Order: sequence, then C-alpha cells, then structure tokens
Amino acid sequence: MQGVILRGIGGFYYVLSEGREYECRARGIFRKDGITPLAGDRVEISLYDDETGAVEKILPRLNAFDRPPAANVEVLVLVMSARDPLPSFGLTDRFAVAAERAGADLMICMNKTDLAEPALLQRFGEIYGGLYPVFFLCGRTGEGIEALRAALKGRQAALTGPSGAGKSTLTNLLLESERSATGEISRRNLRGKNTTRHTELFITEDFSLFDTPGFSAFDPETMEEEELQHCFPEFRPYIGKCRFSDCMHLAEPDCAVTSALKKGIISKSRYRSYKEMLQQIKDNKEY
Ligand SMILES: Nc1nc2c(ncn2[C@@H]2O[C@H](COP(=O)(O)OP(=O)(O)O)[C@@H](O)[C@H]2O)c(=O)[nH]1
Ligand SMILES: [Mg+2]
Ligand SMILES: [Zn+2]
Repeated sequence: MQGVILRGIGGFYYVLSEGREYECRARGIFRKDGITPLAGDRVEISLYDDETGAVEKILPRLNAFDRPPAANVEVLVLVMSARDPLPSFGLTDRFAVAAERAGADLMICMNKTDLAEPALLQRFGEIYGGLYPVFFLCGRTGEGIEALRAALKGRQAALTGPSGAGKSTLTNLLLESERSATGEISRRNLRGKNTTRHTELFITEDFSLFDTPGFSAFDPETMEEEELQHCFPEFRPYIGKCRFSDCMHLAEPDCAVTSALKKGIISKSRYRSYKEMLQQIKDNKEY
C-alpha cells in the first residue's frame, strides 16, 4: 500500500494510507543506506494489522530538508508582512532562491494589508507579481485567504518567513474548519508550537501543510557562484546570451543581463540581491 508520512517520532512513522493512519517501523535497510524517512515522504508500506505496519520503501523525492526534517515540499509559501515587521526585499529574494534550488514552487504572501502603506504594496507587486504568485492578505480579517487556499489545492506546502509576519495566523486560517483526511476536525491551534522538535504534515481535503515554519533562506555555503543566476527566473532568458560564456553579469562588457537591467526589464532590487548573494558565496569560499 502507498501512503504519506505525517510525522516521525521515536523511531515510529505515522503513515496515512487510504484514509487511515498506521504506526510503522522503518525497515533496517534505510539505516544501512543512510536514508531517514521524513514527514512528507511518499512510502510503500506493508501492514501487520489494522493499526501497525512497516515502511518498505521511500518513493523518489522532489526534495528533502534537514532542518526542519521534511520531504516533498512542493510549494514554499513565503509570508512577509506589510508592517510589524516591514517586508524585506533582500530576504524575499533569499527565500526565493532557496525555493528555486529546492525545486519548490514559491508563493509569496504579503500579510497585514490592513497596516500597509499603499505605495509599498504597489512596489512589492511590481517587483514580484510577474515572477511568482503574490497574495495580498489580511490575517486579521481573513481577506485573501480563499485565493491562497485555492492556489494550494492538491499541493504539499510549507509556510516560511520572518517571525511575526503572520505564519501561525495564516496556518490557523487555512486549517480552520478543514476536515483532515483521518476524519477529525482540524481546529487545532498551532500557535506556540514552534518549539516542537518533530515536523508534522497536516492533511486536509484540499491540500497538505507542514506545521513547521522553520524553513531557512538561501545558504551561501552550499552554493556555487555559477548556480545563483539560474535561481533568478527573470535572468534565465538572458543566460548564455552574454559576450562571455562565463559571464557573471557584473561589469563584463556586452552582458545581456545588465542590458535587461538598464532597460528596466530586470528590477534593480532583484539585481542588487543577486550581487549581494554572489558576494556572500565568494566571501564564504575564501575561508
Ligand atoms: N494587524 C494585523 N495583525 C496581524 C495580521 N496577521 C497576524 N497579525 C498579528 O501579528 C502577530 C504575529 O502573528 P503570528 O501569526 O504569530 O506570526 P508568526 O511569527 O509568523 O507565526 C500576532 O499578534 C497576530 O495577531 C494582520 O493581517 N493584520
Ligand atoms: Mg508562529
Ligand atoms: Zn552577463
């Protein structure tokens, strides 16, 4: 039977399969191969009885994260707030790069629109609207949440973003009165659960959501300089069109990327982030 791991605790994996949850041990073979089953993994299980079984096989992963431990994050939902805290364009770009690298789709939420400076929302929309789906939300009134819910349909997603932006609020709204696949009403208050050490995948009829907000942004330590440009979708049409094949799009002559920047096709803010992140990767290599 196939299923999905909801959580792993103390050597047991709780697998949802055909509407039921089974407590499963992992076969020793995983330890031998150095593979740990993770929440979000699609697995093949065999049953001992109608409550317990064994994880026989992990199906191929889209991606896997160490911290928090989670697999198959299909969508990374970045939550920024319009105020308290103010949105950071630099941090948005770092999360976007992390999502691109992981092969996850990025959705950007701009929360707390009730506190927003209209010009700021407009600027944010101008920079990111053409690159990623952007949702303007109000966690206080629930405005915009239905559009986000619709976009998540059928997907396995995780929320991330700075502290205080509204991740717990939006998680509660998304899960509110949702019926979980195991039949319980999921009115669980997930607030204050940031200290839990295990990751849990929460399954609703419409979508699956990891209940951990801890996904981190771009990590310069594990990245090569040449890789970064590919994580900026608006650069992609220009890559390979510069005079030098190894162009890093800085001060090289006849650079297709900086030429798009001068024409206003690539935003200054995004390009600035590219340069900063590239420098971070270089600085990191020097040690
Ligand atoms: N004014 C306003 N406050 C909000 C909104 N969404 C969340 N908050 C508040 O912002 C604070 C931080 O929200 P929380 O969901 O805990 O953020 P998290 O740290 O990202 O999980 C809480 O006091 C929320 O009540 C919103 O849309 N408008
Ligand atoms: Mg929180
Ligand atoms: Zn170039």
